[in-house]
Amino acid sequence: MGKLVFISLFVAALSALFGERIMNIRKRALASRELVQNHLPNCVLLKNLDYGSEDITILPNGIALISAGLKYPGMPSFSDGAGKIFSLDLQDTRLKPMELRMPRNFDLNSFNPHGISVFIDPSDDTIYLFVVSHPRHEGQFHSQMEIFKFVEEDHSLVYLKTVKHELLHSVNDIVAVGVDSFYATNDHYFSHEILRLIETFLSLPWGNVVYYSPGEVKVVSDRYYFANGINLSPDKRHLYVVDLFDHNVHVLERQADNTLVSVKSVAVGSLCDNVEVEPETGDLWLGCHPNGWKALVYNPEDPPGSEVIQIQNIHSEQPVVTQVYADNGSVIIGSSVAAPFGGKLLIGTVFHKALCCDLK
Ligand SMILES: [Ca+2]
Ligand SMILES: [Ca+2]
Repeated sequence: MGKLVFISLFVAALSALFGERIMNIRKRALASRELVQNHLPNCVLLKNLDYGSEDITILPNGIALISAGLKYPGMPSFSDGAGKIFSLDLQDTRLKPMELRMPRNFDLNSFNPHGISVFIDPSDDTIYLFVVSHPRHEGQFHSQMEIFKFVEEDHSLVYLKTVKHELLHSVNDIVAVGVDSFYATNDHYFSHEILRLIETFLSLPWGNVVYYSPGEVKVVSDRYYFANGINLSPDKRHLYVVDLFDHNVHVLERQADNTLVSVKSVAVGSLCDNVEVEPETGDLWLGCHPNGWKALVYNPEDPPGSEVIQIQNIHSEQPVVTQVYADNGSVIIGSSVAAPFGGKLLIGTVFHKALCCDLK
């Protein structure tokens, strides 16, 4: 075979593979999906939250804790500064997020907060805040968990410790199950930014869930295309894991040794990100990316939209999946979390603003 023929065949094969991969990613990203507006009443954009509010969790007394200012590879970021944690009292009609005072003995400059989770110690009601953070160094995307104590009357965080482990290499979200133990999702296998891109391009199901405690760290669930939000059922017996690229919420049962047994998955028809669980009803609330392609190739003239999905009766034979809110990006761009409290719904985003609406 002549060299020219060989090279031509090689280039043709490569182009075919590239085309097939692009088609595959566009399909997974729901690239051709058009969104119909589905708005809620009395929505207000929150003050002080202009550069992302990727994850939100609400305490039983209506104080929302908000992770803000994430810089994530492949996503826009409009903030030059470090990330921050805000609190917002949902029982106060002014709805004004306040930046929490950070501890002095903590490296604020490299703080890049992503998923968060709260653990309230039943023995003394101490509130522990677990934060996934990504200090960035030379193309590597590092992950570490920062554990704080939240002092509500003081609007401050007390730094307790940093957790790093080789199995916690590309962490997206976390759910605390004790004062220093948690489950966390790895959305990618690789932590180098170029390799992460290739991993996404090839749609490799190399994401997983890791259990961490000071005495034991292990992978407890795997084969996720993009393991994202993670949370617990109110009775703490089940774990919910959102696979963004697979458009599913996976239900897993916790075992005595902290391993997980798969129960089922529920299709959501969108690229869902973080999951919050309503304590009274057990309903799941998901912040989703209705068209992931628009999020990947960000164009301010045609921005990605936002979508909130609620799942009721997830453990029954017929879970009810409802779209509660949808916006084409004209109000809010790139929703990543939705959290209800007292008839209101908070919606946070990866790099844009945050919204508070009435549910009825
Ligand atoms: Ca979370
Ligand atoms: Ca997330």
